[in-house]
Amino acid sequence: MLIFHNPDHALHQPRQEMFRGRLVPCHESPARLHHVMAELQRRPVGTLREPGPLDDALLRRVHAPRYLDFLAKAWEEWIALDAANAELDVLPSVWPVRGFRHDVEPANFAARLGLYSFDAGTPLMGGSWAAARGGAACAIDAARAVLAPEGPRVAFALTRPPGHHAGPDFFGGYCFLNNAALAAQALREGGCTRVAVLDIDYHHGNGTQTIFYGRGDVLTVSLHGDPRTEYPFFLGHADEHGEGEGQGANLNLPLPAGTDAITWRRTLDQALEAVTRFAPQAVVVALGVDTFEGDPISKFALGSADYLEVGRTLAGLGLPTVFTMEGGYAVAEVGVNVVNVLEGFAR
Ligand code: OKP
Ligand code: ZN
Repeated sequence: MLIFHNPDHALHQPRQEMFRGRLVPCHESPARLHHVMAELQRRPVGTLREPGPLDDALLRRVHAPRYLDFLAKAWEEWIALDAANAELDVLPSVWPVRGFRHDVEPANFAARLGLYSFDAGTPLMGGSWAAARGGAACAIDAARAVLAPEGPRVAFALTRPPGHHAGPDFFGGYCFLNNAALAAQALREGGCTRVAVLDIDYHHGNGTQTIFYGRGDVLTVSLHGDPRTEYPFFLGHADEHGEGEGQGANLNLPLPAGTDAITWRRTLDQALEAVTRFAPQAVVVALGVDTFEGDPISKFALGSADYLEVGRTLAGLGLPTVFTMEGGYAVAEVGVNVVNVLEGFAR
C-alpha cells in the first residue's frame, strides 16, 4: 500500500471555531495526523510518500474556478482589511440563503466569504490554502498510483484538513477542497468509466454528493448520522437519489444517533451491495473514524477492533481502492483506528 501524506498539513492550525455563541478550540487539529503517523511507525502497513505538484487543471474540473481563486487570495484580503487580522482566524458571518443572489460575486470580502461557505465552524488561516492543496495532491496521486500498471491496488491519502464537506464552490465542516471527489475524478480521467465513492465518516458527505449529483459516472454512497439531528443537517436524507444523468447514482443511508456497531456494519453491507451493483472499476473510501464510540462530536459506537473488520470488509470488494482521510476527533485513538482499517484491508 502507498500512503501519500501531506507535508503541509500543519500549516493549517486553526485556533477556534464558533460553538453555541462562543469561540472554542478547534477539534480538527494537526495532532490528529501526528497520531496516525506515529501509529504507522509502530505498524508499517504501507510505504510513505510525499505527493508531487498539484494538478491545477483537474482541481478546476472539480471545483469552480471563481471559488478556487477566492480561496487562493482569501488570507491576503483578510490582512488587507486590517494588519491586526493576522492574529485572527477568518470566520464567515453572513450567508445568502433562499432567494438571495448567488450569481453576482460581491466585492465585499465578508460577503464573498459567506457566498463560498456554509458554516462558521471552518476557520481559515494563512496556511489553509497550502495545506488544502497538499491534501488534494495526495488524493490525486493516490488515485493515479492504484491505476499504475505496476502499482499497488490500494493507496491512502493521509491528510488534513478533511474534504468531504467541500462542494463545487463552498467550504464548511472543516473542509476546503474535496479530496475524495478529486480522487474519483482522477480515477475517471485515468480510464475508469465508472467510479464509486463510499463515505463512512459519521457526517454526511454533502460536498461529494453535490459535486456528483448530476453525474451517472460516479456513484456516491454515504453512511452517516441522520441529518435531522446531525451535522451537516441540510442534506443526506434517504430520498436523495441524484438528478438528470445522475438519477439513481446517489445513495444515502442515514442512521439515528446512538446506532451501535452491529447495525452500522449491517448498513455497511447494504452500502457495499449498492457499490457492487453499480459495477465500478475503482472505489474511493472517504474514511472518517468519528464513528468511534469515544468521539467527542459524534454518536455512533464502533470500537477500535471493529475497524479491522471494516478494512477486511472493504477489501472484499476486490477493487482498486483509494482511501482519503476525513474525520475522527478522539485524537489519541485516531491513529489506532485509522491504521486498523488499513491493516484489516491489507491482510
Ligand atoms: C467534519 B467531518 C461541533 C460542531 C460540528 C462541524 C463538524 C464537521 C465534521 N462543535 N462542527 O465530517 O468529520
Ligand atoms: Zn465527520
